[in-house]
Amino acid sequence: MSEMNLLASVTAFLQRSHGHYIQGASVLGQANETFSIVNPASGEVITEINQGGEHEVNQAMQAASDAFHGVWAQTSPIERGNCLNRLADLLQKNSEELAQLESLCTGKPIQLSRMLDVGASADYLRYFAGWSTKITGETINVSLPSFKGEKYSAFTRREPVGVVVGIIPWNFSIMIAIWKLGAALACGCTIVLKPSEYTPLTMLRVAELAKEVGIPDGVINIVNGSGARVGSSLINHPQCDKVTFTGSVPTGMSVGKLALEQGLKHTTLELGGKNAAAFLPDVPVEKIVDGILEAGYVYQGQICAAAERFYIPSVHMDAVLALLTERLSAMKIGSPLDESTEIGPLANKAHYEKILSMFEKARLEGNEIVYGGYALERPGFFVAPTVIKANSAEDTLMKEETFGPIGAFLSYDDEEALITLMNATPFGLSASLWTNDMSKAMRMIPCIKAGMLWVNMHTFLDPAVPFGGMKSSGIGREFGSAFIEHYTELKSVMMRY
Ligand code: TXE
Repeated sequence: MSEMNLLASVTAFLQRSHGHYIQGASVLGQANETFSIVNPASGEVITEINQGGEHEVNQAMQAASDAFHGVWAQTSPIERGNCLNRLADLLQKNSEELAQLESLCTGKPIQLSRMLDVGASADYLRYFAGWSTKITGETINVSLPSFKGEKYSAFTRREPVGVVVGIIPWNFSIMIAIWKLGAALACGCTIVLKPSEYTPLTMLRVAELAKEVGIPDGVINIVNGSGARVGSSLINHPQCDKVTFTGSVPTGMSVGKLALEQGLKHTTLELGGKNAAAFLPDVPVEKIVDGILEAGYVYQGQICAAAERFYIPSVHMDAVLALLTERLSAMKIGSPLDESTEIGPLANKAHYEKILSMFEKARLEGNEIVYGGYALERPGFFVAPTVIKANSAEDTLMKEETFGPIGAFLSYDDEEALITLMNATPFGLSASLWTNDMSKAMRMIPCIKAGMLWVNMHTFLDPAVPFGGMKSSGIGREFGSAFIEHYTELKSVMMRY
């Protein structure tokens, strides 16, 4: 197959001037400064976008605050849900346009853009829509003494937290933004999004669709620009009530610290990690290899929940690495806009350079590069999917997040020591355990320190299942019913009568 033609609507969108989305309108902003959006499959600039600054931050925060206290507060829960459902319909109607834009900016194979950034985003919106009418408090019996026949009653209310600032990474520029937007709007909050400077286009288009479906002006706003400039100004802003961030651990830590310093603002952090996948000896080699491909190599490994550390019984190690090499070398590497592509480029130049430096570290530390470990001779930011046999749990590739198509493999014999190996990290976003022995799996589940644990699967998320990290991988949970706690304040009311 070959690269598809871009839809006329995608070409037209790229030719427009881009900036921000504030109070229901696309605006260019005041700055004369622009930054370039690069197609990672070619290395070429596809468009320019205006850098945001104080002016746009103030305008967006004011718009979100006005809408929060005004039009959105007067919108009934069922209508809030209807808005999210209508937006889901329109995402699906514009699926191909959004998927092409996403693939152009992120390098994500088009099939994944269709399935996740559009299909799954619509599912998440419908899930949040259902919650909008089901956010309730409770009534409580009070035990205070009654001297003159007076009585007491108490109840709790879940009140929307206010204006939410959502800071978004580059890997799922629509889906992760929708997680935050859907949660905020269902709870009655309004939102200002700060997309990644690498992938700022797609949500500008989604915001226009939100206007079409009748989401009131000011409820969704977007300010584009750098993290240091726009991201921190939004967090610092007095009208910001909550910060929700997805991205790297170091940036997440500084975002969390700033939010606390700026008045104990509510903060949810979904950060990276060094996720483990452990296979018990009863799993046949072919199934182990299927599991490794699912856990570590989808979307070039650029998924925060993907596995990067693989623990293989030593009896299977050689056969696993041989079959994995065979399977990876047969995968089609190519343009994200070719439907047959299985492996696309890395998402941006900085990330590509980071991955090349990881190959170097592995070499310097004497790791065996079983397959890959090099950049591809073609334009864009392509590297070969890579298999590395580590020497010990102390090797850099077993400890530091790569966020790329690099699996680091360590063999083991002692099943008792496996849990210790899996937990030997400051991170705890996700992990997977692969075995047909469910009794063993049930005993191991409570011992593995990860916010998301899969058995015989990896990386799949579902709107009804809470997602987030333990240890240094985050604070709070996205979706499931857990999100309600993070987007509402719990108010207790006690009455004497
Ligand atoms: O992430 P950052 P980057 C990892 C991956 C990658 C590395 C760097 O390993 O190589 O992070 O990627 C905004 N105040 N992940 O630089 O810095 C920034 O503009 C406020 C893992 O893209 O975490 C962007 O919108 N905001 C990850 C967002 O934070 C700031 C997904 C994420 O940027 C800021 C992506 C600041 N001081 C990369 N500095 C995952 N776990 O899902 C930056 N930002």
